[in-house]
Amino acid sequence: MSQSAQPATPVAFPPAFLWGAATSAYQIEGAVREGGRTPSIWDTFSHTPGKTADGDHGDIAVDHYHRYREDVALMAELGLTAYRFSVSWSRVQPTGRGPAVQVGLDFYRRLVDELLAHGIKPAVTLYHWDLPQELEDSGGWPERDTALRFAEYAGIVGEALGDRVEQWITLNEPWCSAFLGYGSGVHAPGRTDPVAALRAAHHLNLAHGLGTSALRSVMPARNQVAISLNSSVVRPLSQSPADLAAARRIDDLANGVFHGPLLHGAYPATLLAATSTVTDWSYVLDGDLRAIRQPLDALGLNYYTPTVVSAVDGAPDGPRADGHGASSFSPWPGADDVAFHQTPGERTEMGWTVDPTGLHELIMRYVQEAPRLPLYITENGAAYEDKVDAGGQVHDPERIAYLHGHLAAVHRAITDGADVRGYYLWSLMDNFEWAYGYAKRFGMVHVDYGTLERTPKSSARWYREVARTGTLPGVPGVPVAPAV
Ligand code: IFM
Repeated sequence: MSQSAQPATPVAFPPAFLWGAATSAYQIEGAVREGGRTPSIWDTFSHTPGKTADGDHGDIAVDHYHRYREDVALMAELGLTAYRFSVSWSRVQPTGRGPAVQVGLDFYRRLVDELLAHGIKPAVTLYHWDLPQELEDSGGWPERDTALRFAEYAGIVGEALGDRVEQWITLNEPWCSAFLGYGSGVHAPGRTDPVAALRAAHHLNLAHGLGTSALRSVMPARNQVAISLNSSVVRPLSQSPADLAAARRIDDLANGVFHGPLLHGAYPATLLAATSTVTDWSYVLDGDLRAIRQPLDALGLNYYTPTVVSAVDGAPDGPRADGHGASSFSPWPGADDVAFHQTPGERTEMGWTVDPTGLHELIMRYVQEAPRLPLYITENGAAYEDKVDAGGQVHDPERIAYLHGHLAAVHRAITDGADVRGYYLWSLMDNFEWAYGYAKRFGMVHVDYGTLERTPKSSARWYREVARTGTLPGVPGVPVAPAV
């Protein structure tokens, strides 16, 4: 077990630390044809034969649209103090343009009111991968207009919910939208064009910047605007110059492409050089970098596992082991000569290595790169093969160990000076895991996909205790360390 996996003594988190869980619209809502909602790219993709495991789709998902009251009551029972969810763009602005649909906005208003009534702080993500299909038909994220449409949509939602929601996240994991959606094609819309992937990344950055300004123009100044990045912890296989250069390249494509413009006002020169045979970046227009670099109120980090890379001569043989699904197309433009390696050690059902040291490393990187910016862990969690036992219980000790190790890593980062203000476990309940369909269970609440019955797993009871006490247990019998 790694150094941070098992604190010797119980450790206390700051009193105001938020104990949350996260979900996203397409993964849980269902009700895809209700209230005027139109298809998003994920409706189209998941209904295209061969794109998801067993042809699974989100038509019903876990029916949260109809069961949100029951779900909020469950969150309260589990002692959550915060809940991060996303808004379905196609539900509130079905064509991705023009006036909003009131029924759609009303759903989110009711959800927020229910959360507030239970003392749970809502955090709204505006975009978690479900672009209205009409916008994809007009070119999608590779086209600049999609960023302008996003700003309009952000203003609509900000105006409707800004009086009652203080925490806002513009985009979730834009890396996945750009590089899995338009590069390797394992995510919707399933395109496999490296130039489109890089164009998409830039327009997602622009959407964040314009969306942030739109939100601020309609919301009270007290509200916080952030973005959730799945920044990678990229480790070289060896210290050889070639492996270090490979790690640099992947770091630029995974991280620099977003934090460059968001935090530093420019794309890294090393990224521009390494992708120069793929694209000339001429779609970065005058003023874009200024529009993107909006002062952030906070940053959301989503972390699951580190990435280990090395250099190879030419394209590596066999499938990539980068953990982002099987495709013969790479999500890494201009980096065909980089090999991805499985790291040794325990793995989750996704095949991802359990390594909490990566989370500590990632947080500390942000402390360096964006000093004084409050941080939230907006996703962290693990999929395991959870089963209901004869007594109707779901025991998931591996998930408890995973959470324990990663929360210890967060605590260690706070002790080392990081301003981490909250943790959102991914996920509240089992749900549609994109191309993996319902086969991978990330929830702390089990969902029976036949009856849609919710059963809290033992990890949910464990997490409730952590949230109630604000303390992560250590070795029994050792006194609690003082709050950091
Ligand atoms: O389920 C996803 C989520 O939608 C985005 N971050 C990673 C999770 C697990 O793969």
